[in-house]
Amino acid sequence: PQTIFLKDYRVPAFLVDHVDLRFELFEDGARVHCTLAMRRNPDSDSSDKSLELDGDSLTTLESVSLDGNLLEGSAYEDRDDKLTLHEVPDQFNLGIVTWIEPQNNTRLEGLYKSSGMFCTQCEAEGFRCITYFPDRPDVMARFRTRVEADKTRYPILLSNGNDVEKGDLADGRHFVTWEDPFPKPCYLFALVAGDLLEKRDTFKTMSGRDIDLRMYVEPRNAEKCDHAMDSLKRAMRWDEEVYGREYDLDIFMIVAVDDFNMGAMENKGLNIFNSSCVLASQETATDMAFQRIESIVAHEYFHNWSGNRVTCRDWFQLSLKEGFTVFRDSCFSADVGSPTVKRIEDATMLRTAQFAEDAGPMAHPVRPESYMEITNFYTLTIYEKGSEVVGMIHTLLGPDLFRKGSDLYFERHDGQAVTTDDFVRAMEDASGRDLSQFRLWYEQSGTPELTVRDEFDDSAGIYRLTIKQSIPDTPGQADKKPQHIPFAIGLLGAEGESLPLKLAADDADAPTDRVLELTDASHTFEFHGLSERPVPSLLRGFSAPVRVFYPWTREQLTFLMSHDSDGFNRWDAGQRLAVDVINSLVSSTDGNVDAGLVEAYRSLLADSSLDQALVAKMLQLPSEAYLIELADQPNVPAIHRARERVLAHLARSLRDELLACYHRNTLSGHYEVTPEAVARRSLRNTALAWLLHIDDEEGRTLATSQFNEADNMTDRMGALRALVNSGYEKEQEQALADFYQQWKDDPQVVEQWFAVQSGSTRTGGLRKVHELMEHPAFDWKNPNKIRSVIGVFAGQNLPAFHAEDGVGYQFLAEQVRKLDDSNPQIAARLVSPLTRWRKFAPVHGEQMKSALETVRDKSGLSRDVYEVVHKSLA
Ligand code: HT7
Ligand code: ZN
Repeated sequence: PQTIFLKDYRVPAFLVDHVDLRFELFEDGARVHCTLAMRRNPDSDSSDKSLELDGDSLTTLESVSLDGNLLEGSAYEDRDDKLTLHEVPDQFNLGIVTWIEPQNNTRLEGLYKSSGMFCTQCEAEGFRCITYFPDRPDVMARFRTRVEADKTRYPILLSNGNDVEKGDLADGRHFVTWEDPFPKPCYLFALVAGDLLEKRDTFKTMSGRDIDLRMYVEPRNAEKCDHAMDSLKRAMRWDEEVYGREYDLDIFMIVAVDDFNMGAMENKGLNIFNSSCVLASQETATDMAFQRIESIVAHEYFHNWSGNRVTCRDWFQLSLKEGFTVFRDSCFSADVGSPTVKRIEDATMLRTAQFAEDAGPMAHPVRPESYMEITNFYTLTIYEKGSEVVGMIHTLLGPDLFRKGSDLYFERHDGQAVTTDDFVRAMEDASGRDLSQFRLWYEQSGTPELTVRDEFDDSAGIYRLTIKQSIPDTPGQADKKPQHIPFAIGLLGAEGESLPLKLAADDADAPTDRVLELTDASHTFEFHGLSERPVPSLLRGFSAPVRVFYPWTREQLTFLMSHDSDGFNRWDAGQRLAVDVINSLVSSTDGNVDAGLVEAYRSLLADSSLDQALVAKMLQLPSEAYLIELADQPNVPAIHRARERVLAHLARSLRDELLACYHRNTLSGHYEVTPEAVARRSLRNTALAWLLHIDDEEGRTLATSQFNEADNMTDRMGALRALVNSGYEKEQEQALADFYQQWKDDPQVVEQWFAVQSGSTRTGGLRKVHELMEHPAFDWKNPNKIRSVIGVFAGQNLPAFHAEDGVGYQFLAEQVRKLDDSNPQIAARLVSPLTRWRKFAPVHGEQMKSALETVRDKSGLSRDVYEVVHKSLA
């Protein structure tokens, strides 16, 4: 496959002013009539008379016409992925008719069928699977779309914009025409046709316009729409209040589809969602799912400005819209929930998974330089690190100047396709700050490492902090330059009090929180006026996506855990302490669990004056994935055993406190997803899970009764997960059977049922995974089912996946080979755990490598999987 480089970017030779589409939808295919009003781009220096359009998997090109005249075959060349017209005038109307087969489209790109409905996914390059088109984001056009289909099977016909005409046709067919007044790239095009139930609501914008809000779902999901609709309204209001952004069309639609490669898609005015990311009821969705839905609904909605009104010039700029929009949705979630908890969740994801990506063979900058298949670049680096980069600009500028910068960005670039550099320039112009060194965050890959050392000068009362930064080499990048890093800190006195941070002896009004700006490879900061050596609180609020190395003692960590005024760092101190304790047991099977950790958790459990949402997070031990990420040549089974030992020891030592916590957090009254209620359910379910780690009769009774009596999925799933991960086989089998019996007709719940088994280190071995794949509810064509069984096994059931004999690796390789034929995008994502083979000890690494080679050697490998496998083996 060909590699595409950022340096080769050229403006398009031709522009499209208007697109007229007519879709005739049938059971055996669809005919697409496309008329493009085109003209030569005055900004292009190309004098080439020919025109090239992109195409992919188009079954038949039925006709091509220029200004209404049918063209002879000799006037154009129709190759697999390109249509070339040999000579075109400077301005013309191009007519193209294609025949495509959505019913056979298993890649889920372009137009396809899901549960009997037609739907589309055009980002990044799916529109070319519908018709020939200049499929690139800097070609922006106004679209008019007429959809025709059988009226009984497909009473609902949707596309972008406003519906302008509808009517009946012969043979029981009907049509609706949609017009989108905003120019958009074709990746934002969408079409839906199906027998769907419509839920309506309205929203009054800040300027007083009434927006018609509509959700379309299969009738069986009628009761699962309220949460998404409420989330949407909250997001619309928030974007007005925080960014001054108002919605622009008269209608905003959301559609739920069962077969979808990712979470959701921000098509203009017609967002399409994976059902699992939008449908929720108290009985079927956990608190985590409720929160995820709220943030994804907000994310897609926020794209209306950050992505749609101002879009990307090319796909190297993907983080322009994704990083910024993740930043926006994170702030939204923090505002409507608990800011500290949200920060902990974001940092956990980043430190566990994005840092791993940044240290692996697919590492790339937030603005990549090259790619083979752009779909492989919808990564944690583009999304999450991209969001952190925007967040650091926010920290450096402060909220007011950041808002000035975003206002300028939207105003300056409305209706344009731009670059990350344009975004940074708007921030610079609005604030007067020079962000030239900061731009390296977009250009250099790899996670910066900060080594911190300190000394205390007793006689002068000066505390010196020296911070050195370095960035490891990554594929194609060595000898990196120092980056501009906002490093938030505080200092704690012996009683846990926050000390003033005096950078000079006469600094009278010194604050107790500061953001130090690191720009050189090494900096030393002096803090004056201190009577004793303080305890440093470093990288408060995770102010930059970096690793920090400082020789904390366990005493310091325990101290920070209970005294740091920064909630994030309290949690972080607990994590570091637990990591240290677990790691000390990895290599020794007879060591004792540190009594200090037990006491730290005991006081956490006892102190009901603490923010319980934070306590709920602090009680969660670092995940196996995080411990693996931190280790050099990790021994996965040993890490698993050490973590389990710590968990069992804590549960045994704190049994009474856990039971008290369980009972104290039993909620009465109706179910609500407030931060307080979520925290209480989380605490209660953590206590239950810990109790079931030891043979505890009372815990077993509590789990079975909670499972049977729960009125919500969080508690039911909490009990089921605790049972599945316990030694109580009879109870777990009964609970799994009852659960399936009750929910077998609900695909989103069945996905959770699959995941809890596949992810269980007790029951979810490879044999179980094979069994689940034979289950009638498993479906090879449905990405959610694949993710919940195979993806969860390889990503979460780490001791089983890394089994000594290497069968877990070979199993994954076989599934990837098989899936590559039907859905390459999902196959390329699924192969990812194998790509880190170099990290593991040779006995595992070689087996992982050989599994990758099995994938590499498959004939007819897709470009998607080819890129990932070849880069990993290089
Ligand atoms: N912008 C959307 C990306 C997306 C996507 C990309 C590749 C293949 C399928 C896809 N479905 C959605 C989602 C978002 O970030 O908002
Ligand atoms: Zn997005």
